[in-house]
Amino acid sequence: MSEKHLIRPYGDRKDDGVIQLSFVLPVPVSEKAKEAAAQLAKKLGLSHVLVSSMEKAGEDYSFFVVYGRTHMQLDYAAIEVPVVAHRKHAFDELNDVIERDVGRKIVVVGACIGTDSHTTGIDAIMNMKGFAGDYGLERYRMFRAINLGSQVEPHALVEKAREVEADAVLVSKVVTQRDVHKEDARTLVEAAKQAKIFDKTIWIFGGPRVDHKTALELGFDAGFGPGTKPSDVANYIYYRLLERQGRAPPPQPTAHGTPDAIIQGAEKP
Ligand code: B12
Repeated sequence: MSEKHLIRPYGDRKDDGVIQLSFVLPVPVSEKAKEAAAQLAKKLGLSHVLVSSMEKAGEDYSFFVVYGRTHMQLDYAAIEVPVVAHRKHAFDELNDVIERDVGRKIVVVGACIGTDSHTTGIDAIMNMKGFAGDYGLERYRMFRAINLGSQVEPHALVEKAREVEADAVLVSKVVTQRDVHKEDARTLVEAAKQAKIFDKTIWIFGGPRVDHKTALELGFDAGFGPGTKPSDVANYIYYRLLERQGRAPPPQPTAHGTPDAIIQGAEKP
């Protein structure tokens, strides 16, 4: 058994247990509202509570920032999260290895599903321009990237994936009140199974509320959350495709050099 690694939050001095909370209460700004915020924090188990900020948040609503101390601690060594850390090729290198190992363009179809019209996330991954200085999939000569945009019904996305024989389907979901993202994801997986393309396609789920663990639970191959770069996704698809074909990842150098980084925290080993 591995040694325990106990951790606690800290604000000022290490291990002081101080955390910051922010929340809204449905009452107008007042001294009474401030006391309500303090009592709520105490009921959450915090001590040394300080309501540091109270602001009007619309008619009859108040927004609070509260500090307090928790006595909780965690054994960091006991936490297990599914991740992959496989090698990551730079842009030119990845095109080269796809050409060498796959021998054709990788076909990818993406969309925001359900009622969601937040296309920025899927565009960041797929569009030519990309995100944070990292080119999107459209820019890779060895990817054919088809971005269907916003509010695509899960069945329509599956139909397009079937029509173009997609290697991977990229699903984006931002608005997730009442776990709608999970419902839509399940509908998509069901539709893909009915269309008999589930097993032969790589299913990737992304969005600000999405993590790899949730995506796996919903039947996807991988989940990507905030901060994902297109190159993370491009590399993931390449490695997963080889794995699906029963081929070991060949990380040999090509004319453009060796794999230069490791994708952290987003995918399955
Ligand atoms: C811009 C925006 C809009 C724009 C969207 C324009 C567009 N074309 O996208 C407009 C004005 C249309 C809009 C509308 C609404 N919005 Co809005 N919007 C935002 C805002 C300000 C920014 C979102 C954004 O663009 N982020 C930037 C991108 C790059 O980040 P990202 O999505 O996280 O993407 C990254 C990763 O998550 C990942 N990723 C994302 N998708 C995918 C997919 C794959 C396959 C992969 C691999 C990775 C991946 O990679 C990306 C790059 O790293 C957020 C608040 C915020 N600051 O986040 C609210 C926000 C998302 N909106 C919200 C809401 C409530 C709405 C509305 C319902 C408001 C209303 N009452 O009408 C409507 C819903 C419209 C609809 N039908 O979907 C809420 C959602 C709350 C929730 N529970 O989820 C937020 C969080 C605001 C808030 N705090 O209340 N919105």
